Amino acid sequence: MGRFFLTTPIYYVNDAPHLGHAYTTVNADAIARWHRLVGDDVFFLTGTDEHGAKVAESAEEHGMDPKSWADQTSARFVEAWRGLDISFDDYIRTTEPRHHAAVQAFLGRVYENGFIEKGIYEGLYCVRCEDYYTEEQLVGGNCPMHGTPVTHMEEENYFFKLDEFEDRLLEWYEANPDAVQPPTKRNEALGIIKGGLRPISITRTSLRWGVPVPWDEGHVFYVWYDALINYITAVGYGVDEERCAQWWPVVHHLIAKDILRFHTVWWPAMCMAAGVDPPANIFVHGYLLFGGEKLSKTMLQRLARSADEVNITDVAPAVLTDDFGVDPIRYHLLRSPLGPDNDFSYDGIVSRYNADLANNLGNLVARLATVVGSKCGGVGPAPAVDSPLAAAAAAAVSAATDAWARFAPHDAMAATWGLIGAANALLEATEPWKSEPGPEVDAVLGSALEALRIVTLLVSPAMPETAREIWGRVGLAGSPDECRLPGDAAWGGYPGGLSVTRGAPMFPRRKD
Ligand code: ME8
Repeated sequence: MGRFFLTTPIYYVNDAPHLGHAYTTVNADAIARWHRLVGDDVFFLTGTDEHGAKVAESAEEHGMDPKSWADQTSARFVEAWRGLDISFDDYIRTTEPRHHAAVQAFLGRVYENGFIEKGIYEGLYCVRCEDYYTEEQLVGGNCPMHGTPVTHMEEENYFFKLDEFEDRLLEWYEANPDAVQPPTKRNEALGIIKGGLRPISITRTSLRWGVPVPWDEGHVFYVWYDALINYITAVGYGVDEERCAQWWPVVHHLIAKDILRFHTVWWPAMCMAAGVDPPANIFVHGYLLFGGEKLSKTMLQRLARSADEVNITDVAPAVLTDDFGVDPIRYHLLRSPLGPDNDFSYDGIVSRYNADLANNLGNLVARLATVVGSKCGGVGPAPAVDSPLAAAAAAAVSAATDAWARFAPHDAMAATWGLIGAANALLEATEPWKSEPGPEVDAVLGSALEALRIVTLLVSPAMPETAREIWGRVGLAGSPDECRLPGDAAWGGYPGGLSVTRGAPMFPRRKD
């Protein structure tokens, strides 16, 4: 199979990880796990963005130097990702020497190629966005994203001649219609380019917390110019050209729409300016938002660290995983379409948990173990070759494969739940618990066990721990992670003769 390089944004360490970060990271993790399952050589990268005014100010507010603050907060992200079972292959921190070296090499090339010039920057800056605005873009005199005051800045800076890349960017978009997805986001990026690009100030003298500019002491690079380069630092840019060529430019950047412009306009242009191919794919998803629902005080206390006004950014992932378990929260984050904005609510988690996990998957696992216990002495029979579930399983595998390739985990889950539904329906239609033990009961139970084995494989990128648990309960050796699809998902893989155990209920129904 091929190589698959996937990245998340590198998150700012001005504050703790929250549910919005978890949304992107869990989706990326499941996609990476799927690619491992189909045998791809996967490189899954995440990390933290540690320079810039926002982080420096945060450190100061906490009475710490920026590096100690970054160390402490970056460690909280690692802890959050370990807690969510995130299987990253590399964790990049922009304060690492390898990243400083790559930034200096990359932007050194852009400088040598004549795309950087000196000038005076005068403008309005929002520290929370780490971005500039024009008077017209402000809303009521404030930042249009945060509604907070902007700062007037004037300093001698180096500028990247982004304006020289309008035509090349448009040609690149034309030649690579799938580079930015979904199409609405591609159109948004094209609109920005067609609206006209201006040179961008890419260095600072007013700030010390950044990567030093190699050709002019006293300047550090602007945080976005340093951050975007992380993706290519991690594959050895400027250090290991062979490795870099193996992984670049066939990379998939998963981001939310807040940072579309940086990834779909600036970053491809920066690559062009450095003589590097732009990234092959940028997939832009929407926001996870609290819906219009009124949150009760108890829900609020459960969800938020501060109870004043609740945003997704107030919710620590661990608050939810402590309450529901890791896999149910992973499942919930994967179950809404990756693309549009999605409403998020406590009630929404409870009802999906009860419907999909307790009543469907959990019920299938429990009732199969019970009936195999009572009718087959706890020994799982082999599946029937001609079971109606065989076609349902093949359809689920094919639909899930297609969905993962489209970055549509929710469709992959829907396909998988289709198979769970078919297996439960077969049990309800044949009622093996009412029949005498014998070949007919064996055929039904063996086929349902085989469907469950395939469900377990399909569910493993989303709920790895649950998948390992079910695998063991139906008596299979090893773990689903060791299997390779599509071969191992072909009908007939459950050998029969294995001991099926009935453990504790996997997803006890929630009453809240
Ligand atoms: O922008 N819904 O870092 P950041 C969905 N350091 N996703 C959300 C979200 C929400 N409500 N809130 C955050 C930065 N995210 C830069 C990135 S990359 C070279 C530098 C996710 O900590 C989403 O992926 O502000 C979004 O793009 C990212 O967190 C922003 O994280």
